[in-house]
Amino acid sequence: MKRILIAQTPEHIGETVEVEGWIQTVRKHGKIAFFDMYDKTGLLQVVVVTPERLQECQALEQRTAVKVVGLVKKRGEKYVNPNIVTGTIELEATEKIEIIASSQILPFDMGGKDLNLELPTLLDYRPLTLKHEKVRDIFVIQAALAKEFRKAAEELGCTEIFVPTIAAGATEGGAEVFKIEYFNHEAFLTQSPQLYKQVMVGVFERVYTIAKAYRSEPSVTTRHLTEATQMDIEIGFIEKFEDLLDALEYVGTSMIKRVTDAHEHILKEFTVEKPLIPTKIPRLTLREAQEIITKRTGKDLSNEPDLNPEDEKEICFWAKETQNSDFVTITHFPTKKRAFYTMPDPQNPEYSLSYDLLFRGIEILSGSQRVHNYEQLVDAMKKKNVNPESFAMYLMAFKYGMPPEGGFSFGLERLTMKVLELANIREASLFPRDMERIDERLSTLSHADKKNS
Ligand code: AMO
Repeated sequence: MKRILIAQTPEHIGETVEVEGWIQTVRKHGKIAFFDMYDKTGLLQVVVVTPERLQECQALEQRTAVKVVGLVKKRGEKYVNPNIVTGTIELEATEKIEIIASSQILPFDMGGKDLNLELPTLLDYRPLTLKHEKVRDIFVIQAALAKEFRKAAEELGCTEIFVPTIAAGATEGGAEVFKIEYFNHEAFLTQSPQLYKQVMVGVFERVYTIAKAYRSEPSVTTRHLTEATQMDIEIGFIEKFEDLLDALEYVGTSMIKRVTDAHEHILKEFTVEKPLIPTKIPRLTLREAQEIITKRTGKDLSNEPDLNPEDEKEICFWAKETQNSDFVTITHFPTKKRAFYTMPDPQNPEYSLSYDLLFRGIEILSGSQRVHNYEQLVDAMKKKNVNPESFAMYLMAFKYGMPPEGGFSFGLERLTMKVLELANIREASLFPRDMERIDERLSTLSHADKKNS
């Protein structure tokens, strides 16, 4: 007999079918037993009444992988469960309950609606905890965000590219770079796909990529990982700075709208609202945003070169309260605080043609118009103490007709975190890396492992 998926079972009332999946919960009551099993398409209630099948039921534990052959039966009116795809039927295990792969006794109960575990335990048991429906749903949202990002990037006419993560220089500058030993040379893990996406504008005009980015973040926060996933776009032949703002707001809002519209049930499960997306996203320069925050809080921010996490929250409260928006775009950060490739504003070069997109209190995107003139770029590097020789291949692209261009990057884990209002970014990464963990807690690795790592 051929396996059918659980979501297809309601189409087979009165027929004998074969399903495969995992046990969620088992309820044994002597002469009758029930179990809930699930596959990638949903949950199914199985009822067991015959002595042979009840015998087979004895060995079932939570997360045992099973094959069941049985009769699909319509449920009585008052037993209908509208919350699951198979809520109108149940499967009577008439023919077979076969264990495909046994499961050890779980270290904690996984049958409840929520997994009430502390974050370190949730991460220590990741291959297991990821199986919990609510945890799995975080990554349903993440996959949907990546898919919708790709779709929006394609709509903008971008070509997908795949770029290296081993580089000869640090892309974003600063100290947050992992050095690696590379055949007796010093190399770095890329802090972003930045340099390669810019080079590729000279080839395809418009490009996008989903790439890993490595930051040796020396602090433990709820919003930083040492290995993050960036979703980047870079666009050439722009006419003006605002073209970039239009593009990032289009991609950001359409991606989030499509994902939240398609997965309302997951939002409900996490008790989060659908995002507020006005037709025009509010845009403020950094200084305008700071003035608004000062008016609201009394804090003097006139010498601050950036928004700190509290300021980001405050300006998002403002956007929500006064503009009915969960988004706000902040532009014109000080040139000296942004990476060397950022274009200074020709009107006032102290500030740059840069931007961040904030969503529900946190920066989810950053980017800028770029310096596309070769001489100006070499000059900008030198001013930031970046050695142009380490970037020879990058710079080559600017010698051969690089048009005015710019781009941006979304942090996929930050986006996922804020769409579901998770408390910590680690919950939005399958296998999060931070200062304290590479799968296992670094503090628990043996001395030999430490030396080898
Ligand atoms: P930036 O460094 O601001 O810009 O990164 C872009 C976006 O990536 C996410 N992000 C992170 N997420 C988790 N942990 C981290 N340590 C982390 N660092 C960054 C954030 C952030 O908004 N090359 C530029 C982008 C560009 O100019 O196109 C860059 O990397 O959501």
